[in-house]
Amino acid sequence: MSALRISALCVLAAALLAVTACEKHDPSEHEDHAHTNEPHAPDEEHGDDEHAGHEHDDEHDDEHGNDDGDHANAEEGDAEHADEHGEDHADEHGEEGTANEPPTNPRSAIAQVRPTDGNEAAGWVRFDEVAGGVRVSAEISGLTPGNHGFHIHQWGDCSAANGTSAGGHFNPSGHDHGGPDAEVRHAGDLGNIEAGADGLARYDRIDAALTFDGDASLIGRGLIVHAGEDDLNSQPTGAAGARVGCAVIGVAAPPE
Ligand SMILES: [Cu+2]
Ligand SMILES: [Zn+2]
Repeated sequence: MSALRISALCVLAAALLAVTACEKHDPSEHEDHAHTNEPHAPDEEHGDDEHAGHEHDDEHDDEHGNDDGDHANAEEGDAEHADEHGEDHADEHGEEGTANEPPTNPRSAIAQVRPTDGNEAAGWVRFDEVAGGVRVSAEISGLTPGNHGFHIHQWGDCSAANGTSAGGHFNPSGHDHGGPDAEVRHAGDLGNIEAGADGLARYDRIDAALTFDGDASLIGRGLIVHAGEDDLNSQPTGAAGARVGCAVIGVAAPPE
């Protein structure tokens, strides 16, 4: 074989390698993009969560158009999108799924109730924005049968053994204590939760005085279940007695 032929073969081989590398490069990039969009299709749970998040996040959608469309578009547009939004972008579509959704104004909250020292009250309380207010639903066990004062308190702090670290009733409007349906009441006045003979109490009503917006937002506040009944009248707390359960109200995923 002549030197010329060998070098010609080398050039050919190099060209083939370059083409192969090029061919490999392009589809793999497309694959990446397809993959980041995957949660919308095959994994229904993720898809639902993401869509629910976007539904609530009107601002984001208005500002940036359809996210899915952006990703289907050319690389340049995609890079622009990434530059603009930095980490948010990566988190939103990363492999971690929905663990780091972009921040949105919360519309749901959850409080996990734990017993205070010497008591057994335990369970959960959910808050979900609905038409007409905030739906409050709860299930608390370990109570004595009958009514128990049930309030949002000022601080999301259950560090004290007796729950007093949660402060007084959450009262952003400076009103007197009252029942949940009274015109004048603390925002935190949810009335009573009634336990049956088995010590289990359920609560489900729509509260028109609660909000997720601004200074009056219930997010981060405390939730207290009392030993006794709230008389819906006595100032400033309804004379509901000791605190048997305490919770911190945190941001929750939207309802399923
Ligand atoms: Cu209370
Ligand atoms: Zn009150």
